[in-house]
Amino acid sequence: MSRPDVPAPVQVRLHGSPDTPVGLSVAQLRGLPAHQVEARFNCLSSGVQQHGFEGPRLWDVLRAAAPEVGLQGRKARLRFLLAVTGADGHCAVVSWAEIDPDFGGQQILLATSMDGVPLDTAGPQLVVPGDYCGARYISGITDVWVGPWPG
Ligand SMILES: Nc1nc2c(c(=O)[nH]1)N[C@H]1C(S)=C(S)[C@@H](COP(=O)(O)O)O[C@H]1N2
Ligand SMILES: [Mo]
Repeated sequence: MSRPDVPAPVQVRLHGSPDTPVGLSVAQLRGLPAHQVEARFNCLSSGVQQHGFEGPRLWDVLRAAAPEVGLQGRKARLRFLLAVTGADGHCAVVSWAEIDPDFGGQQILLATSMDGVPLDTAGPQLVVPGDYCGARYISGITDVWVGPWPG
């Protein structure tokens, strides 16, 4: 039984397709191969920011936690998208093709630390090294929805 004085670890909910949600803590994300990125982005309100991030690729998280998603042919995979949401409701979409090695294969991470500070309590942060603007560097991620465009 969990003790009431020990807070449950912050978890990211991976859900959508398939519709069985998987909860992942930052500690569990650390069990996947980690990559380091020195990221520089331009924020419209606070100017150029630079941070060192470490964590697994979003692609590796999906392959490990939802291996049955998106394994159809290359053209079918192009329908999939990922909606990433932070605790404050800030949300952005990443297309499957951005992270699929058969297409863009970008090193988009779910960071488990920023500038050496662990994100276990805050929740992981999306790192999109190819982006000029910082708005997709979503912090305190609570949800990653994966699914195909229904159209
Ligand atoms: N959860 C959440 N993440 C967010 C935002 C936000 O409003 N909510 N703003 C984004 C924007 S616009 C930028 S530029 C960067 C800023 O990161 P910094 O505060 O580390 O410079 O965070 C991004 N991540
Ligand atoms: Mo920003």
